[in-house]
Amino acid sequence: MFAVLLFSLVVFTAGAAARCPLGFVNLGRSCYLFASTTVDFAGANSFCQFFGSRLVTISSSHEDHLIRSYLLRHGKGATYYIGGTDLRGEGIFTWERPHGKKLGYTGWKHGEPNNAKGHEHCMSMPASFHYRWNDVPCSRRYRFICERAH
Ligand code: MAN
Ligand code: CA
Repeated sequence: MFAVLLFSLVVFTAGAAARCPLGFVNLGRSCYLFASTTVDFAGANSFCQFFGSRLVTISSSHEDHLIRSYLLRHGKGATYYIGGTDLRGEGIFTWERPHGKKLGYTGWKHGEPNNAKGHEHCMSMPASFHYRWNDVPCSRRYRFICERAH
């Protein structure tokens, strides 16, 4: 009897841990929303907060791989904003969450960030770069990725 209870508890707990709010998908330890509406960076930031989340922070090659694999299958050939900018200091990219944290792991495409034409201060993952990171103008309308805990 005790074994059955313990088994149920483990299964229930594992099931609960994998559940994400409607619209979010579970990859690794977080829930992600791959939004298909296109907005500028500030809009993406607001949308994620409205959905009880934040623009995604990618802190390891493992997390980057999970997200890129998902996008390669379901990304629809689009570009997605992720949660970093260098708006507080040219060339010094920081995450929105925790706010102002410098990048540790980075997944830039070779040659990026290049601040093309001097106007690229927001981070994105473009299908044309196989979803490796690129800095782009924050005024462009792109899809975006939000992240939240379970
Ligand atoms: C090219 C590269 C990128 C740049 C985009 C802007 O792909 O120069 O670095 O961000 O153009 O559209
Ligand atoms: Ca660029």
